[in-house]
Amino acid sequence: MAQDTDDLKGAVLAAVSAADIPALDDIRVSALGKKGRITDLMKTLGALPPEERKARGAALNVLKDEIATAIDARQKVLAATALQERLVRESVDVTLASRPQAEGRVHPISQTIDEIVTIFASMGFSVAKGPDIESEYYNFEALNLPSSHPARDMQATFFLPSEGEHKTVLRTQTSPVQIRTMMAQKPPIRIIAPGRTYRCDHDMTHTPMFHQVEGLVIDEASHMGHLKGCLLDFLRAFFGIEDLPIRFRPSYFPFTEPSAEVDIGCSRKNSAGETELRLGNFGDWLEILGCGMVHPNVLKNCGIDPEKYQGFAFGMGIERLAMLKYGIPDLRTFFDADLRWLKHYGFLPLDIPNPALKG
Ligand code: 2NM
Repeated sequence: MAQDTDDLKGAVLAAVSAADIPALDDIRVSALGKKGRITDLMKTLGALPPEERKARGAALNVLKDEIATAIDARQKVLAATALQERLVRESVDVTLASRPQAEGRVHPISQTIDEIVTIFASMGFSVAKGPDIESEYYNFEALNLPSSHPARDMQATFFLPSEGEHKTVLRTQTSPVQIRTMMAQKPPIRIIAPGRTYRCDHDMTHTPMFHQVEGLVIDEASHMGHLKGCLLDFLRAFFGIEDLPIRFRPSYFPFTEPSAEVDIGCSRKNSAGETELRLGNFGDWLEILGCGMVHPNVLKNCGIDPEKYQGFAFGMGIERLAMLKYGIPDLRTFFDADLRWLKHYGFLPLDIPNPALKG
C-alpha cells in the first residue's frame, strides 16, 4: 500500500485506541465522514490511470473497513466501561439502615396544642393534665354547678355505668384539671390544661369528642386587666396578627364572676365582595373564647381562701382555633382518619412551633 494510506491508517488507529466517547465521534467524522480524509482520498481515484485505480480503490476500501471496525470495537469497550462505572456509582447497599423519611404528618390538633403550649409557656404557664374519666364532683359540683343547676342541662354529658351514688362521667371540659390543681397546689398557680373533652352532640359543627384548652391563674393580685393582657398577647401570637383587635362582652358562667366572652376582629367578605372569613382589624367580630374571674365558691371548694387569693380562668376550643388559623372548613374531617386529608393539612415532624416566628 502507498505510504500516505499507511501513515493515515497508523495515525487514525492510534487516535482510536486513545479516544474517549466524544473524541471517537470526532474521529469517525474526520476520517469517514462526507468531508473526511478517506472520502477525500476516494475522490482522487478518478484522476488515476485505470490499472492503478483498481488496486488503490480496493486498498482504500480495506482501510475504510479497518478504521470502521476499530472505531466500533473501541465504542463497545468505552460503553462497557461507562456502564460498569455507573453500576458501581449507583449501586444501592440494601443492608444499610434506612434514614427517616419525611412521610408522616403531625395532626393539626397536635400541632395547634403544641403552638398553644409554646406561647403560654413563654408567659410562665405550665401544662397540667388529668383523666378523661372524671367524677361528677370534679366535673360539676366543685365548679359551682350543683345537680339542680340549670347550666348542667346545657351540657350533654356522657355518664359511665357505675354502682352506688358516685357517678363517673367523660369530662365535659378540662376544668376538673384546674380543680385538681387548686386542691393539690398552693397559689401562685399558673397553668393551662389542654386535652380531650366529651359531649353527647353530633352534627355539622359538633363531634362527641373535641379538644379544649383552659387556663388558670391564681395569686393575690391578678385581676381582669391581667386577664385581658394575657388573652390579647396569646391571640395575637397564635394567629400571628400584630394588630388583631379583641373585644370583651359580659357573659355568664357558673364558675366565674364576672364572666366574659371574647371576640376577635374579622371580616366576612374579601375585597371582591365574596364570602370569606379573614381575621384582623376589619370592624366585624367573631366569638373565640370564654373567661372570667374564678368564682369565690370554686376557690372555697378547692380549699383556697377567697379573701386572700383571686385570679382568672379561660377556656377555648382547639378545633375552632385550628380551623381559623389553617383554613380547615369542616370540623368533622379532623376525626375521619383520612390520610389524604392528613397529608394536606398535617405538619412535618420538625415544623416545631416558635412564638418568635410569625405563622
Ligand atoms: C371557660 C370559661 C370561663 C374555667 C373556670 C375554671 C376554674 F376551674 F378555675 F373554675 N376553669 N376554667 C373557665 C372559665 C372556662 O371555658 C369557656
